Amino acid sequence: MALPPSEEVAPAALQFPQGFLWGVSTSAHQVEGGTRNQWSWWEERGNIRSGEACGLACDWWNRAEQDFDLAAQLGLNALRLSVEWSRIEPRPGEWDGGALERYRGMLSALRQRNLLPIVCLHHFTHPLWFEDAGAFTARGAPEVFERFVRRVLAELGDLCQMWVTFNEPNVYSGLGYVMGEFPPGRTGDLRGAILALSGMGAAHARAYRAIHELQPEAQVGFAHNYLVLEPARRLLPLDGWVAALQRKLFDDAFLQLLARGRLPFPFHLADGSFPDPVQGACDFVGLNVYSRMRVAFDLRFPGQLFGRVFVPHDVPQGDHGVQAPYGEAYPEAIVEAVEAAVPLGKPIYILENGVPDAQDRIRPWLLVNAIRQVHKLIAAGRDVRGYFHWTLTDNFEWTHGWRLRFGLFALDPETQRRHPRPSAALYSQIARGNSLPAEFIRQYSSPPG
Ligand code: IFM
Repeated sequence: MALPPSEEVAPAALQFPQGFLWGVSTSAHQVEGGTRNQWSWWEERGNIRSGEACGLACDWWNRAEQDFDLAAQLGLNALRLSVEWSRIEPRPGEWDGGALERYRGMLSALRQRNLLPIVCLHHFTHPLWFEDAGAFTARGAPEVFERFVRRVLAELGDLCQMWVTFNEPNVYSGLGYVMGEFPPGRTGDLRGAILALSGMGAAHARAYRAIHELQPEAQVGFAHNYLVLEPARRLLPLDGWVAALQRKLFDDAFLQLLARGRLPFPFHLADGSFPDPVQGACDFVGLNVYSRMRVAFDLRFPGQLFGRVFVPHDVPQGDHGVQAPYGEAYPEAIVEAVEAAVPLGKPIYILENGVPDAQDRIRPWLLVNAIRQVHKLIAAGRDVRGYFHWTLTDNFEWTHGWRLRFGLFALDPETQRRHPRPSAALYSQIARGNSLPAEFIRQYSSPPG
């Protein structure tokens, strides 16, 4: 796609279309505290690299409204959260009215503050009984998920019209079945990863139809993680080949499932079956975009399709994770991600973008330049309708525990005190003005050294 040339001398403020959504994204397990799901089980068995536990998290179960106040004070107009399946259906077919009531309270509180709620139905976590039955690799999982979704719609449907079925099926299946970093902790099980991915695709399609049956005006999508994977050595065909194969599985497979109704060759050979058509089953595409990584051909990594994935030392990066870098902070990734989603022909929302950065060293640069890319895409005719920063308040970052801090607000999990980082005011000014001020473009034209 030809994008308009970038302004070289005196950039003007970049105005966004009326009704553009400026939000933040969160997820239940990372913020609520006290959740009992397959992840808490995983944590209790010492699988968190930082050695920490989620604990109270941001204590949203008791005080989400205080954070909603912060989001409203920033001038945002949307907030994405998720509901925790294990709270709502603690045993198969048994529903917890108190949990549903609490979610009603949260959604009402968002609406009172003029924050459009977007509810995600599965953000990496589910009840242990579902995990024990094989989770999304099991036959019958889509029906079980649909039962849960129907209940949520029946109880919360009057308070929310925008639904995200799944958060990052590619990350869930890749980290859970290939990399061993998420439960169930398998390594190199490519077939398991593909089964989980296709099971989530089938569950998504069932949920899409069920939601529309119950709420015809609903907008239903999914949140897809898009990672820029580039060959480490451009002149080495093997690097190009493994990078392309990894892209096909990680970046393209789920999008293609939605666009064409099946996973791309050769991955479809290992997938489950799709009794319900998946093709076209979404009203919007959500994209979670963070990083760029390099891929080098390496025979020692058969489970990763013979590609060693790494981050060069000389690229802009946020904080280093436990035993591994998080990734290159790469605002241009948004352009590649959006272009990959365009063939679906649906509106696009950037549902996550951010960087782990406790000192707010690089976040202002990332925020400004990511939003600048979004504006370029809109100017070039791409139907991008919202930007959601990950995240409002530091929260529990999965296997990195409390080590990686993504919040616009710093959180001390012991005292539960919040403290705004400079990026909070920056994002607030952008959201309030529905525009990216020229001085921000000038000030953050290059990454901090
Ligand atoms: O914290 C995660 C989130 O749960 C899913 N997307 C990426 C975020 C940052 O790593």
